[in-house]
Amino acid sequence: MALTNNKAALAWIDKMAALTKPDQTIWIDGSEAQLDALRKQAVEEGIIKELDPEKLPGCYLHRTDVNDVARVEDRTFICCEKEEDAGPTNHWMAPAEMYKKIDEMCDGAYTGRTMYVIPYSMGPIGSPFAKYGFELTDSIYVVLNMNIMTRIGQAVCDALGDDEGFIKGLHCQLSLDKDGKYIVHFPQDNTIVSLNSNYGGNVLQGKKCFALRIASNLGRAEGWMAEHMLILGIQNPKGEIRYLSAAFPSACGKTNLAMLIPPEGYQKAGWKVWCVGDDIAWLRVGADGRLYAVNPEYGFFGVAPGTSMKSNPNALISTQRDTIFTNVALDTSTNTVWWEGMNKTPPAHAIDWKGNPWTPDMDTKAAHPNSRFTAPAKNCPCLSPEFENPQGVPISAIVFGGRRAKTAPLVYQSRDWNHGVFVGSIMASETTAAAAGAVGVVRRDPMAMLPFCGYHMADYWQHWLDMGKKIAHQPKIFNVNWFRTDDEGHFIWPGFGDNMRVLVWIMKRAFDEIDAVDTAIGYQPKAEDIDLEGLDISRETLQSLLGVDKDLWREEAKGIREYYAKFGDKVPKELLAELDKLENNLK
Ligand code: GTP
Ligand code: SPV
Ligand code: MN
Repeated sequence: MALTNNKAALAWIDKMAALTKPDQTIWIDGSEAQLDALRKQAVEEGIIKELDPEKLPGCYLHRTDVNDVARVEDRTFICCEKEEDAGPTNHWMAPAEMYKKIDEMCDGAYTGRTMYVIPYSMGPIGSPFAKYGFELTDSIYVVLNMNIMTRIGQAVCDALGDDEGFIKGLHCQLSLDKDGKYIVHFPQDNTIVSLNSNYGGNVLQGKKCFALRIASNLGRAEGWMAEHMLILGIQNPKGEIRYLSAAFPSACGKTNLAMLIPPEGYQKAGWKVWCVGDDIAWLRVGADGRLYAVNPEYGFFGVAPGTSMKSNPNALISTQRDTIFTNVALDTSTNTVWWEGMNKTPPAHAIDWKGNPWTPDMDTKAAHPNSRFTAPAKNCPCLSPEFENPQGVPISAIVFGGRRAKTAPLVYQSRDWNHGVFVGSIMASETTAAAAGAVGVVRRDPMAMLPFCGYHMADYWQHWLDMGKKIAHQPKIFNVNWFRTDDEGHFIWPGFGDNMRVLVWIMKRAFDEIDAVDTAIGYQPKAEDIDLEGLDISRETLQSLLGVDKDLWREEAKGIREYYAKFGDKVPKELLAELDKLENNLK
């Protein structure tokens, strides 16, 4: 039975049912009874495998099709009316043409199948930040994941009422054809369509499709921001909590930083980090002129490999109950899961992510490099008490960062908001397994939004500049790089919990509590101002991590100019002025 009387929603769902022709329609009400029945059915159908109920209660393993393991950026489309509004960084197709294609592909797509209707909310239901949507899907895996990643069910329909401003989403698994994947966005219609995939980032539409690509359009129109950012609170020994948000590209450390455990000395002194979000932030200017952030998600869709009790205990603990693991290895002797980097003792016998027998002597990976866990945020031991705050948390610092073996120093601060927007716009990072395609290639990834900005990138930069004018108390803007390597390719900075040392400097700067060195690229710490106590790193090494190689940066500036040229005369003049300034400083 329908969970809403919303006429526009019912009309659209009827239309989609007429197209896809399901055998039956089931509305997801969010009740445990219904979800439990679906879990049972999914186990019976072999879609998920129940893991050891004592060691991993409520946990399941799922393996995707081997050709369906990451986001597919070259199959992702922004179908706004005019091609020029999608910009040079997005794939575009005329809406009429794309709708025609979708109509053809989806005709009878649910024949012999069930259409699940998932009402979901991004943001705490009823919050001024919240936006509602419906995802139609023929995948129980999607239903179960959406239940973890978003707030779903009757309460969403009640909050939506008759409002027509909901986001419409259609997902059809079809044959999972590797070349037939379409991840399509129609910003003018608030509509998302995902075809031929069943992988997280392509089909859990609340995440990248809605909360970034569609929401970036909504934010532009309504005067707020949708960003690929973690949100965390740093509690100092006085008990004050100060918040920052940070944008790093996919698989570049957001989940890890968001759940950071400070080094022992810091813990003893009373420092603590609270996680508000690990992937997406929606930001609005508050009545007091500060910038407030809400995490629109309800769970974590985190990278499994590398997650250990050493690197990120809070994430690992979050996955110990009510979690869905995707494409990790199955430890057959214990009916639990394993992935590379979980510990040093791989299971003697496992089933790898492809479903084949695996032993540690093999030279293949047991878990896919982009294998993931879907874990409820509530499981996280350091989840911020502000997680459900409908007003969000006030942001004092914004941090950009990427994966750069050279060039980018450990940390620097922008001189002001516009310079900070420039710093975000020139971000570059080595590609990772989070998206299909080559790994380790440096590419520009402005604000970590290259795959997620739902309109012209240069207009998006302009929106950042415009937002700056609306924020009376602007957060300070920084850039970090945990990934500088030595000549042997090893990371020099220890990273993870020790990133706290850099965050503490950032927060002191955000509150004007410490001096800095003015360099060609911005403000940097005096080497003595990054605490190294308890670390096996010399001041000289730190000095080199902070170093700005002018030759490399002159090359960088050249690359930035070439990159900006792609956007023609749309590049805001403020950013061109910042580039001139940088080139001048490097002379
Ligand atoms: P998405 O979920 O794809 O958006 O990724 P993310 O940005 O949340 O990245 P995540 O925290 O999952 O980290 C991805 C990879 O980076 C893992 O393999 C981590 O081990 C590694 N990593 C995270 N933080 C650090 C760090 O401080 N130093 C180093 N060297 N590696 C790190
Ligand atoms: C990312 O790739 O940035 C992710 C995972 O957070 S996905 O949901 O696939 O987008
Ligand atoms: Mn992400």
